[in-house]
Amino acid sequence: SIISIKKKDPSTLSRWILKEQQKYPKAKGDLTVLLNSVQLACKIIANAAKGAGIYNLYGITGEENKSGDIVKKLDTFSNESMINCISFTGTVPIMASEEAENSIIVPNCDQPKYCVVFDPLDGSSNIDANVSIGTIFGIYRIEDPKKPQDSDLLQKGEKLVCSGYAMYGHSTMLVLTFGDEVNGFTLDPQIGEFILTHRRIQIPEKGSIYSINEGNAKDFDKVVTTFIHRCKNPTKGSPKKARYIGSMVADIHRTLLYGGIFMYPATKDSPNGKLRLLYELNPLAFIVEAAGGKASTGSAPILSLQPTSLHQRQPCFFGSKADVEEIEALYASTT
Ligand code: AHM
Ligand code: MG
Repeated sequence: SIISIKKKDPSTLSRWILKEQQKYPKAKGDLTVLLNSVQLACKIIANAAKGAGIYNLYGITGEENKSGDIVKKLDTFSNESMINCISFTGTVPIMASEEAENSIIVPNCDQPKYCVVFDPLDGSSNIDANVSIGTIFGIYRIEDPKKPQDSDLLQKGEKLVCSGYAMYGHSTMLVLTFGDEVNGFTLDPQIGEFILTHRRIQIPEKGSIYSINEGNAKDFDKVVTTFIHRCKNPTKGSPKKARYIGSMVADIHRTLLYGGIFMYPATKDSPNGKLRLLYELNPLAFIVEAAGGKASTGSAPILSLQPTSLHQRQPCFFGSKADVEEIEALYASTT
C-alpha cells in the first residue's frame, strides 16, 4: 500500500547544501565539505558562547587585535575553531580573519581551490551583556591554485561564491547564500542540526526602522544628518522606529526580516567608518542583495569595491531597496 507522507520537509543544512551542489554535475563536493566544516565551527562557537560563563571563556585577555579592539577569550577560541575546521578540508590554502593581522597560510594544503574571509565573533563588545553575537564568512575561488596569495582574499564582493553568518541569539541561526536566494536555518539543540526554517528570505521593499549609532550624530555628514531628520520627521506617515543592537549580525538579521536601513557612516574622526569591508561588509552585502535589498557606500554598491588591504574599513548603508536608494539620492544631489 502507498504510505502517505506528510508534506513538511525538515531539511537539514547538510542535506540542503548537498542538494544545491548536486545541481552542478561537475562539482566534486569540495564546497559541500567546506561548508560543512564552517557549519561545524559555528556549532562549536555557539556551544562555547552558551557556556562561556561556565567554562570561563569570558574576560579580557588584555591583548588588542589589529583593529585596536580588546580581544576577549571567546574571540580567540572562535578564531581558532574557524581556522582549525577550515584547514582540515584540504582545499583552503589561505584565509583572512579579523583576529589576524596578516593572511593565514595553511601548510600542506593538497588541493587548493577556495579561500575564506571571516570575522569569527562579531559584536564581541556585547558578549558580557548576553546580547546576540555572530560569525560572518565569505568564500571565494582562488585564482591560481598553484600560487595562493593575498590578492585572492582581496577580490570584489561580487566575486563571492557563497557567504553567510551564524547568529548566536535566543536560538542559533545560520543564514546562507550562493548569490541567488537566501535561506535561514535554525539550530535545534536537541539533535544538534540546523533545520531550514526561513526559506527564500526576501527583505521588504521599504522599511519602518532605522538603525545607526546615533551617539556619533555630531560627527555625521550633512546627508546622514538630513536622512535621520527625515526618519524622525516624515512629511507623511509615521516616523521610523529606531533600533540599534550594536552587533552587526543581529542588526542585519533584523533588517533582513523586518526591513529598514542599517547604517555605519563616516564620521569626522573616522572618515572610513568603523566596519571592515572584507569580512564584515562584503559577506553581509552579498546576502542583503540576494534577498532583494541593497548594500551601498552611499554612491556605489559595496560589492563593486576593489579591496586593497585585509582590514580596510568602509562607510555603509544596508537594507530595504527604497530606503537605501533614498540615501543614495541624497548623496547624488549633494555632489
Ligand atoms: P567588532 O568586530 O569589534 O565586534 O566590531 C564590529 C561591531 C559591529 O558588530 C557593530 O555593528 C559595530 O561594531 C558597532 O559599533 P559601535 O559600538 O561604534 O556602534
Ligand atoms: Mg567584527
